[in-house]
Amino acid sequence: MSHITNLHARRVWDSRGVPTVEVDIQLDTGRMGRAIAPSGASRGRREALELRDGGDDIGGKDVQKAIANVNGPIARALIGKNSQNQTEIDQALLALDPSPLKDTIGGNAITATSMAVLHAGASDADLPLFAYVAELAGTTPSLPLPEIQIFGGGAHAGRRVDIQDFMIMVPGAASFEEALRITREVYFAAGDIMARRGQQSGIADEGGWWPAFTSNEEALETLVQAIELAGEAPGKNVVISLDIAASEFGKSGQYKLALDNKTLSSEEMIALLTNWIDAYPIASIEDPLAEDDIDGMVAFTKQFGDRLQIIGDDYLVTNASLVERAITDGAANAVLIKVNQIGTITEAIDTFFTAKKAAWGTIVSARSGETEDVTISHLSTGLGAGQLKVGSFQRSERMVKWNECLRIQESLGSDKFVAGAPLANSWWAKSS
Ligand code: 2PG
Ligand code: MG
Repeated sequence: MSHITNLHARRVWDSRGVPTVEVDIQLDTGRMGRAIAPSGASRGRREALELRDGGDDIGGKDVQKAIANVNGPIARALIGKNSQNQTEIDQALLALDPSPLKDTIGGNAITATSMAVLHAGASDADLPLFAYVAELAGTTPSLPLPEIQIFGGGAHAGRRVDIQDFMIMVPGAASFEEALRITREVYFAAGDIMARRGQQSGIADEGGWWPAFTSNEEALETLVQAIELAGEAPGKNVVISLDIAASEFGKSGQYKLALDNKTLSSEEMIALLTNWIDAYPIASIEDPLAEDDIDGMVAFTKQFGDRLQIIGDDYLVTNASLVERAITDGAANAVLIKVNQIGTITEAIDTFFTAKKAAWGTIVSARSGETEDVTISHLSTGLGAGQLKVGSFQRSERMVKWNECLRIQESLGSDKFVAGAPLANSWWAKSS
């Protein structure tokens, strides 16, 4: 058992060239832990605040206040504590900032610190991070099913299409490694199709192809063509997963689809999604309705809950109480887990267990602004969460997470892979 002797925060830069907070934690044994806070673009209104300085410098996005909070009050509260006591340390962080949105100390300061403590604890325990997470949470590690973006959209691609993430999953893969390999083929097949049509104009924030489509549905059509061109059977071993991120274009029951030039009611939005679900092999949909449209989420879950994975992200913001309420309401059947939406590792693990107890799906997820930090690869595997969403198959801040899982696969064994288990309740499992 070792004690924290020093904390040091510094400004580093994320994948969008925006400042973020990195924290180093020193232990009296000479070991250390380091982590970096990620940053979202399509944020839920109830998620922890990224404390930024405002003003004119760096577009108001500098993080000197958050850094000062780590080096000052957080360091004073944590020095001397046992690095392996994650819960007690996270409690101390929450005591410093009991505000619901963590806007006093800053969600970014708290997240980078809490994750750095996790790394320091693992180093002190002499365990790989995923094994330490499993020990901390009392879970059985397994490699997740990757959810990988082929086209980016919404807030990650200048709103070129309204839908944010067009992704695939390979539940029929025999191993994590094979799921990556098949996804790669589909990703480049999609790029080839777009190049042939003169539609390839770069990549979006998370590495997916820039969506040069004339309608939202054209992206779905192209995705199916790409799966076929890659030599795979759509709906068999490869399925489609969408993050509609509907809060970005929907408010007060009005959904404004700019590309399709339509404004839809909640019922009409569900009808549109119903058409897509009937026409394409979609097995998972995230945030189909806006975060303020709970009735819409309930209606959608009633209609599709027994054949689709329905994920709450902006709607639930990794918050255990919101998940609890959504379970009671029947307003989703899975939750995205993003540590920086809630603040600490302990709270994120609490939310994970709240969802698991109700037999909900759990998907550990990156943010659109990412870095070389690989904590989520270990969190997802260590918890046996079942799924990992990181963005696409390009750009190093994405590949570093997939590559880390390949290293984990070597020590864990390629048979410790969930394959299609997370989709056990969907039409995919029933039809295969
Ligand atoms: C999401 C994430 C990742 P952001 O909505 O799920 O795709 O986006 O980090 O911008 O919230
Ligand atoms: Mg989302």
